[in-house]
Amino acid sequence: AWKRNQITSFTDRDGFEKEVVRHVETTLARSMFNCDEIAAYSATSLAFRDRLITHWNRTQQRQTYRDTKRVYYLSLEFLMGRALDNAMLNVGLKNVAQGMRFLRAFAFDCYDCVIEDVVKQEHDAALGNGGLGRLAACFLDSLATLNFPAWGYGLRYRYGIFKQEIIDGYQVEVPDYWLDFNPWEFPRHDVTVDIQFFGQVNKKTVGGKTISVWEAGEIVQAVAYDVPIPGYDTPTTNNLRLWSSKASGGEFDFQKFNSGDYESSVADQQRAETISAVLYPNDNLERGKELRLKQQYFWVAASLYDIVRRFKKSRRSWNEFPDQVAIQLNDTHPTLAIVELQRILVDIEGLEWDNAWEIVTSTFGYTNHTVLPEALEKWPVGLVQHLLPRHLQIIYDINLFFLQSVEKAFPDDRDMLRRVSIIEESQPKMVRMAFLAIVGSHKVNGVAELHSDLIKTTIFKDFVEIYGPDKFTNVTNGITPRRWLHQANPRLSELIASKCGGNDFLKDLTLLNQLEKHVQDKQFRKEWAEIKYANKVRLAKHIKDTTGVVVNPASLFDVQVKRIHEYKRQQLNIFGVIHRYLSLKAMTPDQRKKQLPRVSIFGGKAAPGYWMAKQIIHLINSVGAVVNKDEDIGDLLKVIFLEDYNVSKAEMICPASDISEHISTAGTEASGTSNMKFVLNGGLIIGTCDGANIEITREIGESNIFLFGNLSEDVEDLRHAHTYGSHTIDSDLDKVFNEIEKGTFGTPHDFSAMIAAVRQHGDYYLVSDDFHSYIETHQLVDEAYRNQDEWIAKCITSVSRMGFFTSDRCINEYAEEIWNVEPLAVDRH
Ligand code: DL6
Repeated sequence: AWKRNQITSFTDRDGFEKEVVRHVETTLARSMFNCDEIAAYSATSLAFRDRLITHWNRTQQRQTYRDTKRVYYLSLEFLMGRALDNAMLNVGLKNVAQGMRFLRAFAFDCYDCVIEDVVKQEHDAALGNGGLGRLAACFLDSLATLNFPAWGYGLRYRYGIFKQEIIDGYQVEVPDYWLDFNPWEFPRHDVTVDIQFFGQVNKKTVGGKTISVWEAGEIVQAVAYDVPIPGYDTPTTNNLRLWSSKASGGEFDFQKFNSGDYESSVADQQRAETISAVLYPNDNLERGKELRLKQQYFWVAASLYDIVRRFKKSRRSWNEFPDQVAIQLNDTHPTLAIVELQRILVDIEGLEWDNAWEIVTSTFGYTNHTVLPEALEKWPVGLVQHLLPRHLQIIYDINLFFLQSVEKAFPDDRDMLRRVSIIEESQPKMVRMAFLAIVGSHKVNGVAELHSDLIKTTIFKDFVEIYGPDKFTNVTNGITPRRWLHQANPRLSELIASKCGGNDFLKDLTLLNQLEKHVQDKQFRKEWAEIKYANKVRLAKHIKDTTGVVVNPASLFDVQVKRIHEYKRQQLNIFGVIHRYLSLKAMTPDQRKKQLPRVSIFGGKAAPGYWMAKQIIHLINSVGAVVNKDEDIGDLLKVIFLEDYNVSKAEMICPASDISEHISTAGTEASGTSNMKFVLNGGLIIGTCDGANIEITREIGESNIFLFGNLSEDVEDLRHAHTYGSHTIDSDLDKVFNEIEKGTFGTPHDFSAMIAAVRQHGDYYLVSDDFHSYIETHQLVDEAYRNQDEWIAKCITSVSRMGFFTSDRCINEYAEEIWNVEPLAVDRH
């Protein structure tokens, strides 16, 4: 007879071994006597995956049975990284896998599994560009850990973010085919949705009522793939559902095939599969491509169909929909979901417009992640009409009713209507997706205090007047300490646990405050410093292996890893590095002996079409090529560009940093989250008063952070002065430019646009304005680092005050302020 607990999963080493052997010999069809690291990874993953499935099934059953409100997190990006290590740690059984014995080739070469090596066989799941996608991944971890009934919905790209190679100092993009062997996903061939595109809208009268019927021009099938998301120290295992596109109605056209027209027989299939083929590699930049809009609609339509289907099972009335369903829009990419739900309710379910709209707006929340104009999504009206004719009609109706209400409330302000209209009256006309998201949601939030204030006073100012301030709120970003401390830095995590009464701090990060009383404990500081050093040795080895450059782990490691973007100002950093190099060159050997050795480490991808960002990468590599072989300088300065920065590299880099750079022009970085990762790993930061740097300063104290540069309130005036007044370039920066122009770092012409951006084109990012204080602040960093005792004390103090920056806190804030959902109690047995 079937028993509920028949599928028992292992709890100890013996049980684990049995499972691994079973998977090696049956699932993988190999012999235990011939098992390489990849097979060891595969079998270990499958064993843990089975365990997750059991928990996943129970979680889903419990959520269905209790039928409480669920959260749906719609994100076009989920930058998950590797899954195995995370799964082992979250279920608390990593120790059972350590030391398992595999044989490489029929007993001649026996090796004990070092789990760290096995874990490295996994390909990163890189379905995202940067901060936005990684935030979504941290949120999934927290939602499961806190036992919230929640699903993520995204796209299953066949190619995630490209792999970056550096060839002759230039970025070269290589496709990232990550699906070769992916034990973490389950295809659900039974969960499919037909998605319509193109076609026309006809009016029909049904039962005396006129309704709009959208006759599709093309239908593509969405197939669900599920990825289990295990919470930490809880049986709750939530679901991330990713949609893959497929031709609807069969593999290919047999008639064409039989008549010998092989190419077009598969054309439909290929066109359909293109939709989920590739992630657009832009960060903070929108390019308005038709395929991108197709991706967005495909994904939101499939997700909403799924959500509505689940809701309907409980046979509740439509008015209860917002009591059962909260949908969060991760930026404007899923905004069409607002229109799609209105369409379902009005056209298919027959609700009155106002009733439907009330349900829609009570269901959605919208998170804004940027104020940069080039990142705010707008779609040409003509394109929307062509692809989604019924949706454009609905958007026009939403706009009409919205503008009528605005006109009523602000009868004397005709210009207000033009400013807030969802349709921008430009040539061509555009649909402003952020405005549509605001109008269709009950809450709008920014991701750090400064950012949330800025959206209220700049891009969404009129909407604050229209709706009042309460519709707008702030949820400062956070990170999961499970991945970003426990997994990335196990030794530090263990040391912290020894002072904080065990691992509870991983679930309640405010418990880190117990560290503060140990700051003066010499032995503790020594152990802390040893761990940092060991992490630096590991990174130094990686640098040697991948670039051939030998760096001294005793140097100060100065790190800037993130997407390459002018607003993030890697150019400021590399100009600063050149300034340091020139200063060292000008010194006598005796003076040089007194200098602190430093390694400047860069990493990050440039969007393939972002020429200036690619020039910045080229300059960094060109400077490295000169400096790293300069014998006068030796260890005093090394410049490294780490290829193909991604989540798993970040897990190695963050624990090894002494100082990291978060130096965006004030008011441009919405939050930043790597700033939090670096501080949590016992590194200090140099940064501008921007994004979450401000709140980090408030929490850890001004004496533990190196702030510099102009404030966001001064930025507009400075830009104005650059254009209309006189613009004098900082004299030290001028010397740096002159050196580049002399050809010290290769062909000057290669870098002329970068220099012209500052000298001639208005210095939009304020590089010159901030240069002096940047250089001075780096001198303060050097001085502070010389006193290692004090430095370590600053690091420990900072970590002890980082409790606020856990993504668990974010999720609790969203749950209370925006979603109105409760966690579901779990049965641990
Ligand atoms: O909120 C997550 C992350 C922030 O930490 C970064 O500061 C911000 O740049 C990033 N925003 C985007 C915007 N892209 N779009 N759309 O990636 O979000």
